[in-house]
Amino acid sequence: MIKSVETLIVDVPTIRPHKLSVATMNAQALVLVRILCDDGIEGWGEATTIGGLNYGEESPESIKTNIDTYMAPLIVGMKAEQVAKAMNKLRTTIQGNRFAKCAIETALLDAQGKRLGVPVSELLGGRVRDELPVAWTLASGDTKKDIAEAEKMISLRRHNIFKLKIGLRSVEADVEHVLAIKRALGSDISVRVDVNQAWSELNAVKGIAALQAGGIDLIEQPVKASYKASMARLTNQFDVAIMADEALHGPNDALELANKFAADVFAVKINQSGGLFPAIQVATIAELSGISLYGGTMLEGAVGTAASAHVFSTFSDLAFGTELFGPLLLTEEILTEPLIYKNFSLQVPKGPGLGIQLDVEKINYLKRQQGHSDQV
Ligand code: MUC
Ligand code: MG
Repeated sequence: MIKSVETLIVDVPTIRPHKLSVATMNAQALVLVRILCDDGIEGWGEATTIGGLNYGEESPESIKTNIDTYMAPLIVGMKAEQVAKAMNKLRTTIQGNRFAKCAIETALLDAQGKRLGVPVSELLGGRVRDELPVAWTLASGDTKKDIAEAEKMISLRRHNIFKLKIGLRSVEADVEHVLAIKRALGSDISVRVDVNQAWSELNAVKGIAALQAGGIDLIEQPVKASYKASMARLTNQFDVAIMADEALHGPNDALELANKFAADVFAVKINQSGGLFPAIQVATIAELSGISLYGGTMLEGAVGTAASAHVFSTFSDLAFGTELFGPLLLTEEILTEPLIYKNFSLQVPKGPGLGIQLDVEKINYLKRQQGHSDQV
């Protein structure tokens, strides 16, 4: 039986300012969910947003409040091993709030995996890979610093795929910045861009043409999420892969984008999809439509990153790899044993449940006190 659902917000500074077109992050707020069951098993889940409400329509505070006030009372007392039944109750009773639902589904699956002695990946149908290629995002806002950061990552054998955040400056300035980095890193290194919806279609045509000519591999969410026709025209017009991210809020969006031929690649995110199973549905729609897959992140900490890794490990084709670097952007470790990054990859944890152990003392120390609501 589900005995309690507890939520806490943990604020962790980033290792450097992380500059996107929609926000500059100096810290990340991890919303952690701990579900205690009457058999003594506990499960952990996580939700994160980017820049409070700058990126999406849920904030860390809304996630916490909505779980505490509306979601927890619905599932406390239900059978903890009936994960699908508990999630069905939440999904049919509560509108929206995909991130909050994802955090709860993660915690229930973590507990169920521990109960059965199997990794979450096996509860999702089974893994086909034990490691996932991991891109790093260069987002210091400075070309020289970004090149130095990339070179360091390559020499550490941590990352050989780089995503650049653009869209704040003029198209010309952004193209110059990206191509300078591409030239410095050379043809063996994959360089991609994420515009986070900042361009008009006209700017996108101009920018993508120049980036494609300069050898950039992937263009993520160049225009507004709602501009599906525009995404379709760009996908049709250019050879370089166009990826949907903010346009993809779960299986219904996936179906619409696939039907409109509005992306070559889907950035699958567990929080944005509304949970681990909905993320798998997004991937299934992609596979059935000939759309390639990329494992995305909401810059989750270790819990959400491990959960995402279990999901992505089940994808038979992961043509564009993943960007599961969230914990590496943070200054504090919240696990007793950190996730393992080596050989340009993240190892998918093998233990029961999420396969991670939280450092509860550290989490209690970092936990946001009630009443404090600093913006990230
Ligand atoms: C996004 O838009 O993809 C993922 C990596 C990163 O640096 O920001 C996120 C969000
Ligand atoms: Mg993105």
